[in-house]
Amino acid sequence: MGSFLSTEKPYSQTRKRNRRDDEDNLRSQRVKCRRSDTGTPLSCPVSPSVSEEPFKLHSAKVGRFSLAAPRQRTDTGIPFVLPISPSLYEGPFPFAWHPVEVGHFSLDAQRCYCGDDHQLCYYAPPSSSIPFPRFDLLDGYHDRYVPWNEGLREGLGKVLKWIAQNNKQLQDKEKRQPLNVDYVTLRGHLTKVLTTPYETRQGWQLAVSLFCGTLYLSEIVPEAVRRQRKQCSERAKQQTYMGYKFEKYMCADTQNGTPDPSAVVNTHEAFCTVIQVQMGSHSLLFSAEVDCTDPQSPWPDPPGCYMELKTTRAMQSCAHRRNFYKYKMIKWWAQSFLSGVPRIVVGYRDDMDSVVELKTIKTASIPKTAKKLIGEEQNCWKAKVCMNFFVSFLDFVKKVVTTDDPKLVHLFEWEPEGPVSYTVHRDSEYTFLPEWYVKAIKRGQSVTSV
Ligand code: 0WD
Ligand code: CA
Repeated sequence: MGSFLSTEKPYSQTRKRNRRDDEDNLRSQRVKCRRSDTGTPLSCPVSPSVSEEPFKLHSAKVGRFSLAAPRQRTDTGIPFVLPISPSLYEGPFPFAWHPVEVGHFSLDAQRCYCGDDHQLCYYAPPSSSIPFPRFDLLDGYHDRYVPWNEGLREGLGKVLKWIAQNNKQLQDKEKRQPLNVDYVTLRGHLTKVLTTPYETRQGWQLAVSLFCGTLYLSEIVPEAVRRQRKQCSERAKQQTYMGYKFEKYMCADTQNGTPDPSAVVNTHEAFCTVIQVQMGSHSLLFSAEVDCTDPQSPWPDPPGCYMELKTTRAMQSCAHRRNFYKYKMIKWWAQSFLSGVPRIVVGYRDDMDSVVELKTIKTASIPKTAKKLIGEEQNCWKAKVCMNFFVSFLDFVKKVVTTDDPKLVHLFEWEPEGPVSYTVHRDSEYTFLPEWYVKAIKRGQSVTSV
């Protein structure tokens, strides 16, 4: 049997964070997290795609964790941490990924939920005879902009509303479960998990609860990160605005309409698709914000007809292009790949923040281009590594979270350089499934006025 890693992190972190519930938390953790004979939490890789001898490959990356006795699992087989080192996830691409749209909804200017597609925008690019569109991306920044309300704590709220209103179509009659999916979450959360093996800057925390046989994953944004977002530089604020403004130049409100760049940019408005996907033994349901649909798309059915719009600085050099593929493209790929959006339209902007070039990139081609451009570099990202890690993470969560209770939260945490670990919290500030939802699902009725 191979060696394994150990860490005290799950326990000590909870003590720091959550003094009020200290006693309860420690009690519940002890119930969940069995220790080895030496009193050290155990760890192991959980996917068959992961090397059987992970420690040799992983040890250099996690120097702050100590060695422990040569066992890989607890008596119950529950793992404690999941390593992230890319070299552990080199196996072949694990399963086909065929996202299917099962529904959609819109969010209006007040961020109110509507079960329709009135916020869907239509792709309406400028004529190809205009090679340099010169869209001024800062137009309206001071006078026609409703920025995101950082006080909003939306969590899974909107996708839960969609589920509550459509739960009849999701019932699993065979298993007698209210929902026929293993995981419910937002696409943005999955993007973070998928890119974790190559992320070097920003960690994440995902709260997970098992309720009526389905695992719900909801990101916790620490207060410090919220404060940082509020205090971000004027330039960062402008960049966020420019992304939304680009949509106003490229999209119309109606199928045969023309774009209206004089319209107010309101970040609360959105059209969201609800995607279901089966991957090996895991089924997932998640919502994803969609920028627009292309009425001329060669794939007329959603999500094939959807397009993602992005802006970035025009490339200055080969080094610039390589960095772009290394750090930014992995995120663009992950986001569109997960929701089955086949094309990304990029608006390249100059130093005056005007779009000077438009390019359409096929999502499926991004990993190959990355390999061509940066394949020789150390730690060039690979789609198969991202996916193998992703499957291992889903396996890990399923193995760890086995108590069906909407008030019990397993908080999975990851910081760059370390493995994914978790803590356990009962009836704490981390509980995230709203009572109205729990009641609605238990009643097993569609809710029309939530
Ligand atoms: O600041 C905002 N505008 C935020 C919006 C902050 C946090 C959340 N949201 C909303 C989004 O509008 C969306 O409805 O949450 C929902 C998340 O949807 P998703 O599909 O799961 O999210 P993701 O794939 O991460 O992002 C989709 C879009 C982004 O498009 P780009 O092209 O930038 O990837 O949602 C917006 C953004 O337009 N968005 C954010 N914008 C700024 N700051 C953020 C953020 N932290 N998160 C999502
Ligand atoms: Ca976008």
